[in-house]
Amino acid sequence: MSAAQSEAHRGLTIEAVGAFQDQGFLVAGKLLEDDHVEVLRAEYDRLFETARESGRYRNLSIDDTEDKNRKNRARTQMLQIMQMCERSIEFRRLLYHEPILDIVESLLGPNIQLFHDQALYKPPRQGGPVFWHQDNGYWQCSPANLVSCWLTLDDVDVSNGAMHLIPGSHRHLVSHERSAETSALLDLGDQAATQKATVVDLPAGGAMFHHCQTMHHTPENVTDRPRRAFAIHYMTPGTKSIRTGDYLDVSFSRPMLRMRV
Ligand SMILES: O=C(O)CCC(=O)C(=O)O
Repeated sequence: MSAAQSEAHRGLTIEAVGAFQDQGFLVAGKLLEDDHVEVLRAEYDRLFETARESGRYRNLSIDDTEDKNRKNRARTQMLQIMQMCERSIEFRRLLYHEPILDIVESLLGPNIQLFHDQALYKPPRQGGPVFWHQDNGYWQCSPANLVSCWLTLDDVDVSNGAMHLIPGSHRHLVSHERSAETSALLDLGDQAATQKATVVDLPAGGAMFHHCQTMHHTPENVTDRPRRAFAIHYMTPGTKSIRTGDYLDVSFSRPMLRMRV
């Protein structure tokens, strides 16, 4: 690496990369300035309002296989908009945030492609949980080296839906069977596993990075505060879908975010 390149690269220390490889996640702390967070919050709220009118969002608290009547009686809301970057310039721009990409480059290498992004909103008082899972249990990508950046637009702690992760769990993918009790694809429901979890508090504008096989979950939001989060999932070009055997090609939905070749 030339002097200019190493100066331009402000990623993680070797120790921090080692900690990520060992634990399967890394807490980066505050990465977005308050005025940037304000802009993103306004855009986030606008997009959810529009999505409610058009129905272009999902409530993950409801199993897709449930019938329409049960859907209408959902008690909690774990709201998801996929691909905010296709609806908003501000969120598209966030994909190219240099300090975030510097960290991703430390973890994934210099060629970084978007897998997808998603907004994950737990409204005050009725924000539903996301049960224990490993992302690649759903995604089925190969190689299984994807990295996620989970960003918070509000102060987040255990009472409004903080991220819980099990250190070291990224080394093995477990079976993602549907749980009869919760309808979640994976619900460890296992107090021992929950006790081993690390709970990550973050300020608004904070970020946490995790490997695609790290077991994680978020609890309900029982506070009067919103919990607005945004996840960006990164892969290396040449990643394949195991289900179809096809490469996940570069496109408007899956742009290259950084290239150094
Ligand atoms: O935001 C949440 O509550 C869950 C996020 C999550 O599971 C993920 O980013 O993989």
